[in-house]
Amino acid sequence: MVLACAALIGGHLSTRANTCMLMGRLLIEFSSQMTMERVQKENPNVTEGGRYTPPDCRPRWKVAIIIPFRHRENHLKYWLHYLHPILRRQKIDYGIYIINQLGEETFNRAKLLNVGYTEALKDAEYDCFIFSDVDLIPMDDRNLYHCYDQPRHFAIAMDKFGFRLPYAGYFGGVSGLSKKQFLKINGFPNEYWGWGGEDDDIYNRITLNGMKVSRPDVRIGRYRMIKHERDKHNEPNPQRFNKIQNTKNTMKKDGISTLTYRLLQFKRYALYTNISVEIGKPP
Ligand code: UDH
Repeated sequence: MVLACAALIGGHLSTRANTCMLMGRLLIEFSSQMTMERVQKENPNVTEGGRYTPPDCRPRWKVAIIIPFRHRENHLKYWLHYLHPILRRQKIDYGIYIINQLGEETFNRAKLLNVGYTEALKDAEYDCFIFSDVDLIPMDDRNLYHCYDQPRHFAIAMDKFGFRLPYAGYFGGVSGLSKKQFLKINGFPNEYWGWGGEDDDIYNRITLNGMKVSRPDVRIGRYRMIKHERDKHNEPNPQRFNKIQNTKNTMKKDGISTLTYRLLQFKRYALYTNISVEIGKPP
C-alpha cells in the first residue's frame, strides 16, 4: 500500500520538526558563491524541467511553482539551491516554471503569474499553483508548499519587514491557490504595470469572492530576502492606489479569462523550465 505523503510528514505540523525528514528552522545565507553546476550536483533526483515526484508516497497535490522573472540569474541559483531540497523533504510532487519577461518594457509581475498558470497547465495536470518571488527563501521547512482549504499566504514574516506581516491584508512574496480557487477569482490582474498593488488586488479578489487567506504560524512562515536594489523598468506604479479601490469592478473583465501574450521559448533545463514571453506594455 502506498501511503499518502501527509502521513509521512506528520499530517498536522507540530512546532517541533520531529517527523520524517523535515529539519525545522534552517540557516539561510547568500554569501557563498553559488553555481548552477553545484546546484545540479546537489539535486540528482530532480528530473528535466525541474520536476520531482516523491518515490515513497502519494501526494495529495500536484504543484506548479511559478516564478516571475527578468535579469535575476544570481537570485535564481540561490532559490534553486535552497528550494529543491526543501520541497523534496516536504514530499511535494512539483515542477518549477520560470516566467521570463522578454524585452525591457515595464515589468508586470501578476501578468507573468497568469502566463505561468496557463503554460504549466499545458505541461502537466497541476491542481495547485504556488507563486514565488525569486528572491524569497523560506527559513523553516515546516512551511509546506502545497495548497490548502483557502488561498495560502506563505511569506508572512520576512526579514525585511522585521519578521512580521506589514499589514493585515498583505498577500505578497509567496502565495498559493488551488486551480479551483484561482479560477474562482478569474486569476490575477493583467493591468498592473510596474511595482506594487497587484498583490493587494489579488487579496481583494479573494475576499470579494467569499474566501479567506490562510497562513502558517508566524514562527514557521519566516523568510529571508536576497537584498537587491530596485530593478530598472519596475518603478512604483502611481496608479496602484486607485486601482486597488476598484477590484470589484475590474476583476471580471481583467484576469485569466482575458490573458494574451506571445510565447517565445519553452525550454526545459535540468532544474527548471524556462518560459520566455512577450506580454506587451502599459497602455
Ligand atoms: N522581478 C524580476 N525582475 C525584475 C523585477 C522583478 O525578476 O526586474 C521579479 C522577481 O521574482 C522579484 C519579484 O519580481 O522577486 C518582485 O519584485 P521586487 O523584488 O522588485 O519587489 P520587492 O517588493 O522589492 O521585493 C522592491 C524594490 C526594493 C528596493 C529597495 C532598495 N533598497
